[in-house]
Formats: sequence, C-alpha cells, structure tokens
Amino acid sequence: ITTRTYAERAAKHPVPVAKQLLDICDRKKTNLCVSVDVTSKAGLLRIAEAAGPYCCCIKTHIDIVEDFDRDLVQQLQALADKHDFLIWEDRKFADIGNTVRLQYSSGIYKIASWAHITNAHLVPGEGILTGLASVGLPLGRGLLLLAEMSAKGNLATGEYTAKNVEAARRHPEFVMGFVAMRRVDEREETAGGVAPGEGADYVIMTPGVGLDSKGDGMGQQYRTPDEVIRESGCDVIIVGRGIYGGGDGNPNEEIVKQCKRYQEAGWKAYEDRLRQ
Ligand code: UP6
Repeated sequence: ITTRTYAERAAKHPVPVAKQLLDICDRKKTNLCVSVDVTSKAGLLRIAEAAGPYCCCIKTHIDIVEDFDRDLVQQLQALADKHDFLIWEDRKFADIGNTVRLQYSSGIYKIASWAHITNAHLVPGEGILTGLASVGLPLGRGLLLLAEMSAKGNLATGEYTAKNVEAARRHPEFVMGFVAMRRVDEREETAGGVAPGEGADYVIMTPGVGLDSKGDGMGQQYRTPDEVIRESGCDVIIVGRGIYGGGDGNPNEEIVKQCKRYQEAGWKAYEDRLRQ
C-alpha cells in the first residue's frame, strides 16, 4: 500500500489527467468523487454545484438524464472550472475497438468531448483500449479499467483482475488507473508480474462507499472510507446515494453536510495511511 502523498505522485504521473486529479486532491484536501445518478438535467447541475467545492471529481451516468442537451455538458464543464473538479463519465464501455471508438466520440453524448475520464471493461480484449485511445489520447483524456467491482457476486476477480493490470501496463499513456476495491497493481507486483515498487503508478477509484448503510438490496455492498483508503490502499472514494440521497436528490444543505462528512472521513483515512 503506497504511503506516497498525492502531491508526490502527481509530480511523476505519466497520464496528464491523473496528474491533474492527484493535484486537485492535494490542493482541495479531498479524495471524494461524488456520483450523481439522477435523471434530470436540473438535478444533476444542482447537485454538482452543491458538491463541487468538496470533491475532486463528479461522476456521471449521462445516459440516464431524460432531458440531456449540449447545454448540460457546457454547464457541467463551467462548474468543473469554477470548483476545480474533473468530470468522469461512468460509461463502462464493453464492445470491440471500432464500436467503442464511435460510442466514445459520436452519437448524442460525444463523451470524449467533455469527460476528462471514462472507463471500460476488458471483456472484449485489448482492442477496446486501442479503440478508446484513438479518440481519447489526442484529447488528453484518461481511462480507468474496471479491474474489480463492488457488487455482490460480480465476476471481476482473480485472473480477470490480474489481466486488467497487465493490459494497463501495455497502455501506460492512456490507462490512468482502475476501478477496484484494493491496490490491485501491488497484488500483481507481489505475484511476480513486475518487481515490487517498479510498476507504474495507478489511481485506484473505489465505489461502494457508505457510512450509514451496508448495502442497497440490489447487490451493492458498502464499506467505510477508512476501510477503502487506509486498509485497502485505494486513492479515491466514490459516493453516490450516501451524499445525494437517491431519487431527485437531497436538499442542498443536506448534500453539503454529507459532502463535508465524507470529505473529512476520506482525508483522515488518507492521513492515517501516510502515517502507518
Ligand atoms: N459503480 C459501482 N460499483 C462498481 C462500479 N461502478 O457502484 O463496481 C457505480 C455505480 C454508481 C456508483 O454505477 O454510479 O458507482 C455507486 O453509487 P452508490 O454510492 O449510490 O451506490
């Protein structure tokens, strides 16, 4: 588990967007990514505006927004500039290279044009990385591979997880890290893939974080910021319903209150990790 600071890692990271993210974490003293899974444009913008000052990243599922338009992404980009956070479209691409290239660049959403970060499953093989990189690299975007998942009974385990790390190592300019539940890169190092400590630095972003609940009745499993950041060595906590509350979202003051609570817990866990 790395005890290097976000600032130290930012200074050396080969992927520009990872460097940016780690710098924001350091500057704003937050490792909180807020997942805004609401279905209206107004709701998404309202929550992003309320959460913006407390997070390093806002994660979207843009295809659930009923009244999506270009203005939504322009306003979201303006909020990202104003509050100093990155935008991650949680698209979970999972098709062959040529198809994901088109899904990433084109259609209604034109994800690559506004999302600093997106993510993909390795199920189709490494062609998915070539396809996404052909669009994302020239734009300075970064990709996370879903090496593990938070849901009960998910199939992203063992050999599949290790394959994600190996594939990432072959695309060091575009793959900035993983969605994972622990430091999967170090486990692979220990298993003999690369000499310990000599592998590239990866940002581990971790969903399934909640302080008040252990699950949602639909397979989601929650752990605390301390379990995720200090014990498991992950870098960013992703919190959705724990902050916005589900449905159309909590009132702004509740969102701010929960953001502060998760920001504080995540940062304390990081400081405790540096000391251990
Ligand atoms: N997410 C997970 N688990 C994964 C990958 N992604 O929960 O393994 C995403 C979900 C949702 C968010 O798609 O947007 O993270 C978690 O939301 P929650 O905090 O409300 O459970």
